[in-house]
Amino acid sequence: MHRFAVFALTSLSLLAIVPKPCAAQPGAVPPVPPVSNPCPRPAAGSVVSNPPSLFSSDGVLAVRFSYQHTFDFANRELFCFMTPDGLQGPTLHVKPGDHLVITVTNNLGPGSGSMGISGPNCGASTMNSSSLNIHYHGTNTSPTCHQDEVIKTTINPGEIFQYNVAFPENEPPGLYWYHPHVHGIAEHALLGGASGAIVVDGIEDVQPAVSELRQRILIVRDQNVPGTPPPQGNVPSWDVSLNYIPITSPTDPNANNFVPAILPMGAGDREFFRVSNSASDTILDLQYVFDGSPQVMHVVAIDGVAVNSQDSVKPGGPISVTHFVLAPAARVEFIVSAPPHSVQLAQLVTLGINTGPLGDNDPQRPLATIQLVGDDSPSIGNVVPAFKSMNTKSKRFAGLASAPVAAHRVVYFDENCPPIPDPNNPCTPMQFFMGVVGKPEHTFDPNLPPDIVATQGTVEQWVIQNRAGENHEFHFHQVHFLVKSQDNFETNGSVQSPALTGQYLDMIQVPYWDGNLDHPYPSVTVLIDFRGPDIGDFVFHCHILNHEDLGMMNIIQVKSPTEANNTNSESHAVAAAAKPSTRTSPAASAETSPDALEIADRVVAPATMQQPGGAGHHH
Ligand SMILES: [Cu+2]
Repeated sequence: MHRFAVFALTSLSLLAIVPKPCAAQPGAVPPVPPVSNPCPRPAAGSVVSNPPSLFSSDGVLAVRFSYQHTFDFANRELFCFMTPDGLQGPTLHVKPGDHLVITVTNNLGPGSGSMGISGPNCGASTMNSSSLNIHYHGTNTSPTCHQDEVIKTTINPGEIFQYNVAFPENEPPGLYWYHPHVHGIAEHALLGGASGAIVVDGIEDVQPAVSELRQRILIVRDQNVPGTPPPQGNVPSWDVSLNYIPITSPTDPNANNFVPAILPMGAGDREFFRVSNSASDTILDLQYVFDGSPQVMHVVAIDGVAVNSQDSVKPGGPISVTHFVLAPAARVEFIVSAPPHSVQLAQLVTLGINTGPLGDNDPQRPLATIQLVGDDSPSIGNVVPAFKSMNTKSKRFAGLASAPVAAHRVVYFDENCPPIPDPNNPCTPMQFFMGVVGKPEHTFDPNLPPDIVATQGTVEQWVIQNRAGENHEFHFHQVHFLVKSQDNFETNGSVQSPALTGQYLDMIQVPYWDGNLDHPYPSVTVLIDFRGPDIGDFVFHCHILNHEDLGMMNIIQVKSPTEANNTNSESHAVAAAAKPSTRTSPAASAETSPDALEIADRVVAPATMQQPGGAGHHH
């Protein structure tokens, strides 16, 4: 369910008003001036081309961004990252081990609703409706200030900030993306289009099937439907766009005149589609269709990780599917063949989503119509290099499946609205919870101590339940997780998402619960990989950003083994002070075992400090 609140800042109203002094900005960095005509957007029905690309050299990709906004014909506020020479949301190509140095100036106008942020701050010590920061989604990078830190990093209008994000040597080659992540206004920024792709180059050397294929960077975003008509039938909750080309929707719920983008392909070509669901709220279920018949999509990577080669010992191989559920913020990379001349209509579509009784309306619609062309030579940079030799350096996930489990935890999505809508309960204000079994349920509050403390070097097994009447989308910052199982999806008629179990993801959807107290909650079980070098405060949340903005986020503090041992008694004290959720249902109590409560803050020394491959150090 969605509330049309422009700024959900009220959820931050408990922030401390007296912050520590603002951390000094980098001194000699000149601002990035605003560019004229920011955030240009193509017309509906335009031809899809790749976003502009920037490549690292000598281990560094230095980018200057002006963060700007404008308003379109429907008075929708558009946001964008513009380079000084006018590139909008360029694809940032880096190699494992590179540094991504982004100098960004927030060139928005003054915001409203200023409030203090408790220290230690990273950038400004107050935030408002124009604040900015950048999340490097899916990257296995550090949550420290000036890297992938999103809780305290605040760049206010007129301010300059410099990121220096160190990609680990064993970063899996694949597709990632960047977007603002200021709690309370993330949805608005993403609906405005403020995002771009990150490609860690080199996928051909772990997944040779893509060698020398033409690559398409395909970014799906969403935005308000002009006039915000009530969603029903083919009038969606959100319009989507493909590389900023709007896929306009019918105004009549019973009509089907969506306007897809045009995607030219050479007859007989095989192409490498690299799709990011960079939508704020919209769930996708991708299908490649010839005259109504689903075609095989050869999936080679999910969430930046090549499939079937995660141990980085031997080359991977594709997984064949005929549709792929792409949660908001997830990425899938797959190979498709151009249609033969005999096909009348070839399209990349998203199927309709059963989001649950409280969920959005995400109807089936086309994204792009394939147009066969005789001569469509790919421009320079749009072809994947040839396979050279198997890259065996990316052993980030080696041994994860069989690693000892240091802690078992149960976390859950919940809302203050009952799963079955009650016309007498308006659920005002709407609240969304990323709950932890054994802790009091609460909306996100950066000033609370983290609900979970974990130890760097370990692997944990989490069960992620959905106790609400709509689908939610689990995201973990800094690390990937291995999907062990998708459970109880059938209680509401949902099926498991194809090709996800056994893969290493940073996103997974948990479908809605039907509200029947005799039914177990739909859930997924994952192994979370803390064996990398990073410590600090990581967040995990629903990536339907409306839900995240309204509270569905939580913090896990990952401590070094030394620090974890020193504060062992302290974390037990926190656990003892916690009380179980008062909203636990009968079905829940069966799963909220005493064991789950007891181990909620158990700290176990890691079995090994050494990350497999030994290449996990930051520079
Ligand atoms: Cu959600």
